[in-house]
Amino acid sequence: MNDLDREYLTIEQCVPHSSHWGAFSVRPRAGGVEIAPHPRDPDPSPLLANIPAAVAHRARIARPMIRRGWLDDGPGPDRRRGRDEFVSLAWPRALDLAAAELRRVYAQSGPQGVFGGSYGWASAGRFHDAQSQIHRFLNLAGGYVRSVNSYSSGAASVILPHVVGPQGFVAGNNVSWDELATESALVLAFGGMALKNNDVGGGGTSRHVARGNLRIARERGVEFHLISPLRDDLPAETGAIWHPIRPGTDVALMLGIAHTLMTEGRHDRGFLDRYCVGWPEFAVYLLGHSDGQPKDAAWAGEICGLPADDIVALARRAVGRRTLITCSQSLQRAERGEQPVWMGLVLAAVLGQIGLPGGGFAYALGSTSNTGKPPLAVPLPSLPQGRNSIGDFIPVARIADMLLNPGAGFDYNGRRLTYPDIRLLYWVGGNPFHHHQDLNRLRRAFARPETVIVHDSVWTASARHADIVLPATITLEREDIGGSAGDPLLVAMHRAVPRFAEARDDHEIFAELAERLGLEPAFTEGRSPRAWLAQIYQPTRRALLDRGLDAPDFERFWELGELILPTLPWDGGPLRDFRHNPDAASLPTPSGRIEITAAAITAFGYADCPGHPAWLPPSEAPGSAAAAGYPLWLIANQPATRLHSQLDFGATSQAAKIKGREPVRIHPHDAAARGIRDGDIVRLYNDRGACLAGAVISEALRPGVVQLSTGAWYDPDDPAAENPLCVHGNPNVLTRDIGTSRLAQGCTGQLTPVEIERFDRPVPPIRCFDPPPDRSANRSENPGQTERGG
Ligand code: PGD
Repeated sequence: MNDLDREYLTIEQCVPHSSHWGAFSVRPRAGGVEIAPHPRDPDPSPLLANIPAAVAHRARIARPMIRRGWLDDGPGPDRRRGRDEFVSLAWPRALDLAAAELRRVYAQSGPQGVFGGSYGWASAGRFHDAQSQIHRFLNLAGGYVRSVNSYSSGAASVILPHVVGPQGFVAGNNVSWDELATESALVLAFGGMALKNNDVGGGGTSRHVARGNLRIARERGVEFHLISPLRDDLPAETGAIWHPIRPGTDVALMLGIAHTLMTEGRHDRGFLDRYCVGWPEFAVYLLGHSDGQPKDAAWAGEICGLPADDIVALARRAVGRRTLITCSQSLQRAERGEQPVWMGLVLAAVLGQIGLPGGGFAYALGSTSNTGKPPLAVPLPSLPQGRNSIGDFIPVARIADMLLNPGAGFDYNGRRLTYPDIRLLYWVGGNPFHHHQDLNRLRRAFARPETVIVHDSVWTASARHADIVLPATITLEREDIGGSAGDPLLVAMHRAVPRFAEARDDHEIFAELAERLGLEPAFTEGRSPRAWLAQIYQPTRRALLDRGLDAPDFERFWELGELILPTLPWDGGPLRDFRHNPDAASLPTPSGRIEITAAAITAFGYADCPGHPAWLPPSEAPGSAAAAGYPLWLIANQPATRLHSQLDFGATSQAAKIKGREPVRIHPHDAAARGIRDGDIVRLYNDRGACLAGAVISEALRPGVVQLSTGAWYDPDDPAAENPLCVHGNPNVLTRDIGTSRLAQGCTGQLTPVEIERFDRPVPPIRCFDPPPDRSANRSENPGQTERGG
C-alpha cells in the first residue's frame, strides 16, 4: 500500500469527481463505489450509472502485457496483431522495451515515423487528459505525425471557415438555449437535437439544460419541425412535427425550401445582397439554369421521400417569424458531409435571420451538454504540451489510408499532401477499433506498422491489436481538476478508490519512459501530479483575482471540492456584431461576407465539393448499383447508453442489450418482410463485413432504415479469419472508410447500406469483455509484480 492508498482509506465522506457525462460525488463502498449526481444538475445523465462497474471489472488491464509475436520476433509488420497471444512482463522490463523501441524508431525514421495522433475522448480531467500527456511526451521525444480535426465534426470544421468563419461562429456561440427558449418561433431541426447527445460534454458539466429549455420553448409556443429518419432525434416534449426524411438527403430538402422561397419572392434579397456573396451564381443553380434541373419542391420530394406539398408548406411557415435552422453533427458525418452544413447556412441566409436572437443558423446545438451556454470568463487549467518539431499531419479519419498507403498523395482543403511512412503507432485515450470505419480494413492497416503501443484501462479491441499494452488507471483512481469551457463548475476531482492491480497513471508511465530517454526533468519539471494541479490552477486563479473575484488558493479550492467560475454575458457572438455592422465587424472569410458561392473552393476544382452548396447523391445508397443487395440504410449514430465505446460493460449500457447484443431498431414493415420478431438475434451484413445484433421492432424509424448505435465492443467470432463476424454489434464493421470529400476528408461513419436477416444458428458467446489469457511461462512464479509507484 502506498501513501495515496492510505490517504484514501481515511476519507469517509463523499468525494467530488467529474466525468464527460457530468459532475458527481463518490462514496466508496465495500468492493465498489456509489455515485451521486451533482446536486445542481437538473437533468443528470443515466450514463453515470456505468461508472461503478469500471472499478474492478474483469475487462480491466491488470499488468503490462506484450504480444507474443512481437516479443519473440521483434518489431515489424505483423498480421498476427489482434489474434496473437499476450504475455505479462514486470513494469520495468515493459518500460525498457517501449523506451528502446521509441529510441530505435526515432533514430531510424525520425519523428515522421511516429504517429501520435492518438485520437480519442479519454476521460475528463485537465491534467491527466490523455491527449495532453502523450503530446507533451512525444513533443519532448522528438515530435510526431499528428492528426487534425475530429471524428465528431470533420467536415464542418473545414467548410465553415471558408464560408462564414471558425466553427465557433455558428456552433454554441451564436444562439443560446436561453435565446431559443425566449426568442425563437420556429425551429427547423435538421438531424434533430437528440437529448442522448446532450448527456455528454467534453470535460464534464454541472448542468444538463437542453431538456428544460426545450420544454420552456414548447410551453411558449415554439413550433418544432424534426427532419430526421428517427423520431426520437427530438424529445417528445417538444411536440415536434416529424418529417421522416430519407437518410442523407437533407441538402435536397433545403434546396427545395430555398427554391420555393425564391420563386415565391419570399427570400430576403436585402440580406443576401448586404451580408453575402455569390447569391446570383447559386440562384442560377437553384433555378436549374446551369444543369436543366430546377431544385423545386417536387424534385426535392422525390429525393427525400417527403410530400412536395409539405416542403412548400414548410418554406411558407419559415418566413415572417423568428426561424432557427439547426444542423446536427450527424449530417456532416457522411459522404459529402460539407454540403448540409453549408446549405443549412445558405437557407438561413435566404430567410435573412442570421445574427438575430434565436434566429438564423446554429450548427451542433445540443450536440454536447455544453453547447449553447455562456462561455467562461476565465481560462481553465491546462497542461502545456510543448512544440512539435514537425508539421506533418493527416485528417484524423484517414488513419487506415495512411497506414496502408505510405508515400501516396491525397487531397485536403486545397493542398496535395503525402501519407507518411509510419513505423510506430502510439495510442493513449482512444479506441480506433471503436471509432474508425470498415474495421476489417483497419485490421489490415494495423498489421503494417512495426510497433503499436496502447495505454488503456480496459481490454478494448485497440489494446488487443497492440504489441505493448500498458494498464492505465481510471479517473476515479487519481486526482485531477475537472472543467469545461461551456460550464461554470471547476471540480477538484479527489481520488476515490485505490488503483486497480498494477495500473498506473498515463503521466507516470510517460515520466518513466522519459527517464529512460533522458527527458524526465523536462517532462515532469520536478513536479508531482499534485504539484502540477496546483501549478495549472494558477492561471485560473490569477484571472479571477484580476476580475476582483473571490479566488481561493489551491489548497482551499482542493478542500472546498469545487469552485463556480464566472461566465461572460451572452452577446450572440461575432455573427450578431456582423449583422449590426458588416463592414466594421466583417467575417474572417475571403470576402468578409457569408460565402454562398466561395471562390476559394471553386478554385480547388473538387467535383465532390463544388463552389456552392449542391445536391450530390451518395455514391453508395440503397437502390444504387453500388449497393445492390443492400436495400436498407443503416444509421450508425451515437449511443444513448454510453459515451462512444466507454464503459460498454456498465449497468446502463448492459441494460439495453438484447441477449447480450447491441440493439438494432427496425421498422415493423422491414421486420415482417424478413420474418424478424422483436428480440430476435439478427445478422447485418454488406460487402465489407457482418455483425450480430438484437432486433427491436419500432415505428420510430422511417421504413427502409435500421439503426444500430456505435460503441458495442468489437467481438470477432474468429480473430484469425479475414472478415470475421462481430458477434456483439459494432456497426463499424459495416461502414465505409472514405473521406467526406477531397475538401475535408472527414469521417463518413453515419450511414451505410446493409441487409439484415434472422440469425438462426447457435449464437456465439460474447468474449470481448474477457481479458486475453496471460501466456507468460513464469506467471505463476511471479504473481506479485507490484512495483506501483515505480
Ligand atoms: P471512446 O470510446 O471514447 O471513443 O471515438 P473515441 O476513440 O474517442 O474511446 C476512449 C478510450 O479511452 C476508451 O477505450 C477508454 O477506456 C480510454 N480512456 C479513458 N480514459 C483514459 C485515460 O485516462 N487514459 C487512457 N490511457 N485511456 C483512457 C469517438 C469517435 O467515434 C467520435 S468522437 C465520433 S463523433 C464518431 N462517431 C461515429 C459515428 O457517429 N458513427 C460511426 N459509425 N462511427 C463513429 N466513430 C467516431
